[in-house]
Amino acid sequence: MEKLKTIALAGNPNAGKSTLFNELTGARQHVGNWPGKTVEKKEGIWQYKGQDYQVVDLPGTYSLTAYSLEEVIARDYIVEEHPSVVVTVVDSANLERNLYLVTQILEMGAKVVVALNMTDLAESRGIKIDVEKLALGLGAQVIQTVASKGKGLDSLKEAIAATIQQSGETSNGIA
Ligand SMILES: Nc1nc2c(ncn2[C@@H]2O[C@H](COP(=O)(O)OP(=O)(O)OP(=O)(O)O)[C@@H](O)[C@H]2O)c(=O)[nH]1
Ligand SMILES: [Mg+2]
Repeated sequence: MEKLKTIALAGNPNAGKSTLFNELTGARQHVGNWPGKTVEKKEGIWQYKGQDYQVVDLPGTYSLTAYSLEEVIARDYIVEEHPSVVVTVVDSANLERNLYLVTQILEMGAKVVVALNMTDLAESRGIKIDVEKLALGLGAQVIQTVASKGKGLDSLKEAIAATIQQSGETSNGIA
């Protein structure tokens, strides 16, 4: 059987990764530990347009400089498992701090879709984000979401599936 395409959720602590993970996988999830570590690992299956994808909820980290156990786990996963796409979940109310991790993941060569989450909080604080400019600057799709209310998730799902499809075409061309 063909191995399922994998989606990793990465982001700062409290950005909304697990909320998004639950939205995508629903009841089709499994909680264990990362091999040999006491850090929780959540995996699940996302079904979209007749396709099954494996989703992994990475530990929340501010960077991937590999000092803490969480950073090592997240970094090793991206480097060694080559997920088809890394969805970086960003707290829009703390954009600058959150973008540090996004740029690190982009520098690792991963395919990235940015979920600009907590847009409700950002709005209530009067923070305005130029999404198109951000997407151009990062070279990645940026989708505004409110994960806790299911807002923006249809667009996010479409962006994730499209990015996986594109990367599949690219790797087929080379391999
Ligand atoms: N206002 C608001 N709250 C949100 C949003 N998304 C998630 N939350 C809430 O934010 C809190 C943290 O969400 P989690 O999904 O647990 O965050 P996480 O990234 O998994 O956190 P760690 O696993 O600790 O790194 C929860 O109380 C969520 O209900 C959002 O878009 N807006
Ligand atoms: Mg979580």
